[in-house]
This record gives sequence, structure tokens and C-alpha cells, in this order.
Amino acid sequence: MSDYTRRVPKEYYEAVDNGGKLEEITYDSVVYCADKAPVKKRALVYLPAGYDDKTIDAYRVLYLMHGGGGNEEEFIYGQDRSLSLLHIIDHMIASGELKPLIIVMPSFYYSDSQSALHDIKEAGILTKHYHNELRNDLIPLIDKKYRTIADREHRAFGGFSMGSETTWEVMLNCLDLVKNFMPLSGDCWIVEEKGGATFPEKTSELMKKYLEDKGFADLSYNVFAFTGDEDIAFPALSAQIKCMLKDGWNNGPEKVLKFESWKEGTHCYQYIYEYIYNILAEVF
Ligand code: FER
Repeated sequence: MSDYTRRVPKEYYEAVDNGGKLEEITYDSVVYCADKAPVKKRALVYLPAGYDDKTIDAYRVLYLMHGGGGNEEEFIYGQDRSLSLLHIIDHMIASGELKPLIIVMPSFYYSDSQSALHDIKEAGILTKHYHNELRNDLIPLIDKKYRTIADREHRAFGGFSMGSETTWEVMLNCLDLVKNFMPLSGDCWIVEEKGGATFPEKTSELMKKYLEDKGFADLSYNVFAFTGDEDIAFPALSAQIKCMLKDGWNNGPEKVLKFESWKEGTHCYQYIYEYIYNILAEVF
């Protein structure tokens, strides 16, 4: 039995010798939430130590989405450009706690969406539509460019805050492509903005109906949601999960839904790193 209160060891915040490396990729997409105009997108890709040696044929892929006002660099560089997450992942892999994996960090924003950086409603429109880009543009590119294990069992999607909203929407729309999810400090806005707080029952019901309508009702999943007791997302996420658990979303070994809350955790990356450290090996 794990408990999920292990602190990231202090030395994990420092670089390892011969750690993984970061690459930048650009790719073509379109504005899915509006006029479908072509756009260039950018993502950061973490390749674990040993990737170039080809000792491992193919890797699992974790997609990680930043929060409102952020960008594709936010997850890995944190708020102080410290590369904390990269170091933590390097250490987890080096110590054998985590199997080597590729991490892809895209953005739901695009070049002309500046107003959405400061407007949470507009950001919510982008997160709602992001799954189209993931399915049509990003996953095909990543599977072509890198040595990936290209199936749903070996893909995970997670995110912080508005990236967590994105994660729920990806689950609803791409469950055929992705099995594992890590929504961190953010509820699902399928009913309305912060609907996990205002309409938790309806959110759970509508999510269920959504999966049924898409033909995904029988697909397995592994969802581990995490937030902090003092996080601004706690009321919404915890209310939503409570209803989901009541509605049978956690159901046998094939349909796993877990939720944990970190004592005194607030809405910032410092805690997100702790959550990822505690749950990633289990999500994946
Ligand atoms: C939430 C609470 C806050 C949430 C998102 C936020 C998606 C975002 C806040 C911000 O970016 O200012 O439950 O869920």
C-alpha cells in the first residue's frame, strides 16, 4: 500500500549526471475552437537518459498541460526556470522508481489567443477543444518522430489547473487513444466554468453520458486526481470526485478513479511536483 504523502527528496531538485534532455518541436495545427485557420504550435519534449543509445526500443508517453496564463515551458521550468520537474523525473528514473518515459509538453494557447491568457472563460474554450489537436496533430507527430509505444495503455495525459480541465476533456473525447490520466488541481468544465463545484452531480452524469455517446463506455481507464487542502480548486475538484465515486466511476480493476489531497497544498507548482512524485509511477 502506498501512501501519497512522501516528500520529494531534497536532492531530487538538483541535476543528475547524464540525465534526460529537452527538445523543442514545432508542428502544424488549426484553430479548432474557431475558424480552423492554420497555426504553428510548439511543444517541449523530454527524452530520458539513454534514449539515443537505443537500449530501449520504445517508450511510454506522458502529455503534460500547463495552467491558465502559462505556456509549453511552464511545467518543466516551473515558475522560477529551475528545471525542477526535469530533475525530479531524472532522479525517479535513475533510482528505478519510474520506468523511462517520454514527456511532451504542449500548450492549449496559440499565437493569436493572447486575450485568453488573462481571461479564464476564453481559456476554457481552448481547453474544451484541445483534444482535437491532440488526436489529429500531436499524437500522430510524436508517434512518428519518436520511438513510442503507440497505444492507449502506454499514453498518459495530465495537467495543472486549466491543464487539469484539459485532462478531463481529453478523457471524454480521446479515451480510445489514452488510458491514463492525472488531473491536478482542476475540475471538469463540461457543464460550466467551475461546474465541478456548482453542478457536481450534473458534471458526473454528463461525463458518463458523454462517454456512452462516444462509444467509450466499456473502455478501461486509470485516473488519479490530486490537489491540496488549501488549493483554490479543492472545492470544485473534491465535489466532482465525490459525485463520480457515488456514481460508480471507480469500478473494479478496469475503471480506476482515485483522489488524494495534500495537507496545506495550494495552487502552485511547488505542490504539483509533490503530487507528480507521489502518483506518477502508479498512474503509469
Ligand atoms: C479550478 C480552480 C481554478 C480550475 C481552474 C482554476 C479547472 C483556474 C484558475 C486560474 O487559472 O486562474 O477548479 O479548474
